[in-house]
Amino acid sequence: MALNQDLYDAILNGDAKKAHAVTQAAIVAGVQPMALIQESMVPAMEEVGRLFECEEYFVPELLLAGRAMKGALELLKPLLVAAGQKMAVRVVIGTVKGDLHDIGKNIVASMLEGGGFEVIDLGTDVSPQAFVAAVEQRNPHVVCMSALLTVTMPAMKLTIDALQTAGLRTQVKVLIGGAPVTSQYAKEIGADGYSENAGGAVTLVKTLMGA
Ligand code: B12
Repeated sequence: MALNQDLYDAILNGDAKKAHAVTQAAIVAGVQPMALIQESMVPAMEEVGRLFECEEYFVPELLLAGRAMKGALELLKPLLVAAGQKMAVRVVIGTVKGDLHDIGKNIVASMLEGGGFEVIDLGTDVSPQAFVAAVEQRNPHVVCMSALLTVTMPAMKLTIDALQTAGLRTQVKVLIGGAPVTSQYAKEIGADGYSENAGGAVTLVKTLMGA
């Protein structure tokens, strides 16, 4: 589909204006939001990552691509949400302390909303204490944590420990994800689940909640 290729190129080139316009055109043409995310946006960001790794792209290019991706995702969010049916399951999500990567976390949040869950997004650089406060105040069923840096992965364990110390660990299921995270790591730190992508996150929450 030509529009999908255009969206891929627009994100890769960090062209937010074009990414917005192409996404809008794709919506009008009836392209499924999930197809745009899975077939254009995520592969484009993967390619951005590859170019960064081989030093063809640098931080400014990452920022531009990230911005283009975010703008396009904002357009799709209401459609994902409209597609789902609200369920009485509340999810708190955030990127862990020290970590500012939020593109994948935002996709997971949007897809969970699209799956019919109520999502409370705490943003990025979320401390263990902030996760604990959100669980105390918002009473979620699930806590989702995202990390993209190997150095911030330990903050996931610190957050689980903080929930334990606060006596809240048994009240919530904890799911983790992000490029460097593995199911082995999830087991090691006592999380309830891991998925390598946003679609899997929705399935996991549904399974854990018996929905
Ligand atoms: C875009 C990007 C940035 C942007 C972020 C913009 C933003 N708003 O997010 C900016 C420029 C800010 C940035 C900064 C940095 N970055 Co950066 N960045 C990336 C890049 C290229 C893409 C990440 C991305 O968005 N991927 C696309 C999304 C869709 O994928 P995803 O995040 O993995 O999410 C999917 C799954 O993982 C999963 N998932 C994600 N979260 C969750 C949560 C749950 C609960 C579940 C179930 C699933 C799940 O579902 C998502 C959708 O399918 C990666 C390279 C890469 N290949 O990952 C480097 C990368 C992550 N960055 C890296 C680095 C080093 C940095 C910096 C330190 C660079 C610097 N020198 O300043 C800083 C750190 C800033 C900080 N404190 O966080 C390294 C990390 C190395 C490491 N192993 O630790 C990477 C791997 C690049 C590299 N190879 O060197 N970065």
